[in-house]
Amino acid sequence: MFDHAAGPAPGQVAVPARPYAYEFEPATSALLLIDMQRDFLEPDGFGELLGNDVSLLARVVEPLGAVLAAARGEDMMIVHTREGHRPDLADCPPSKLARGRLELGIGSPGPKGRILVRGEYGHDIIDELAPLPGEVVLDKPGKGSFYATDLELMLRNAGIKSLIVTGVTTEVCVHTTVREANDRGFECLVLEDCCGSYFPEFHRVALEMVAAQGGIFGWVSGSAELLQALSNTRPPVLAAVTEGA
Ligand code: TIU
Repeated sequence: MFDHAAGPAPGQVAVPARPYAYEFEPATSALLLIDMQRDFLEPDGFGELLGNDVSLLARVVEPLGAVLAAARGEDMMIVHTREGHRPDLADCPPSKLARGRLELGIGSPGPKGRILVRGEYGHDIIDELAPLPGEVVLDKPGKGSFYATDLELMLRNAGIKSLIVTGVTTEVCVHTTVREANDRGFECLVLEDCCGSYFPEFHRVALEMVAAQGGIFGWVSGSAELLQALSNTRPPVLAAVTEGA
C-alpha cells in the first residue's frame, strides 16, 4: 500500500497532480491508451460522421506519443484498447446499434471500412501510436475497458496496482474505465493533455470529477509532469545519456 502522507518510498515516482502528488512504481504500473482508433480520430471516421470536430482529439497524439515512448523506456506494461464488435455484431447490444437513429452506424460500410468492426481499417489504432509486439491490444465491446474483457485478469497476473490512463474520449471511454478501475482497487492517474473529447467542456468537467472530493476516482496531471518525474528518478549517468547531455 502507498502511504500518501509520508512521501514517495524508494523506487516510487511522485508526480505533481490534483488533488495531491500521485506516487507509483513503474514496475507495478500499466499505461492504458484507450481507443486511439482511426474511427474516432481521423477525418472520415465514425467520430466525424457523427458530426464531431476530430481536430479536438488530434492534439492528444503528440504528448501521448512521448508518454508511450517513456513507458516503453521504463518497461512498463502497455495496454491499447479498441472499442468495436465482431463482424456479425453478435456482441453488440441491440440498444447500442439502435442508439442515435443513425444512417451510418456501427457495422455500416463507411469510408474506412465497416464502422467499429474488428479487422476493419477504421477500427484499428492510428499509425502514430501503433502497438509494438508484446504490448496488449484489448478489444472491448463497451465503453469501459473492464466490461466483458480479460483486462482485470491480465493486470492482476502482472502484479499491476496503478494505471496511467490516456485516450479518447475523456468523458466516455476514459471516464468509464477509470470508474471501473477505481472500484477494482487500481490507483488511476489521468493525463489531461493525453485525453481528448469532442466537447471541451465535458473534458474539463470530467477531469474535475476524477480529482474532486480528495480524488474520488483518482488523480489528474499532465504529460510534462509525468515525464519530468520519471526523469528525476533515473540515476544521473543514465539521465545524461538518454537526454544527450
Ligand atoms: N471511445 C469512446 O469514448 N467511444 C465513444 O463512442 N466516444 C464518444 O465520445 N462518442
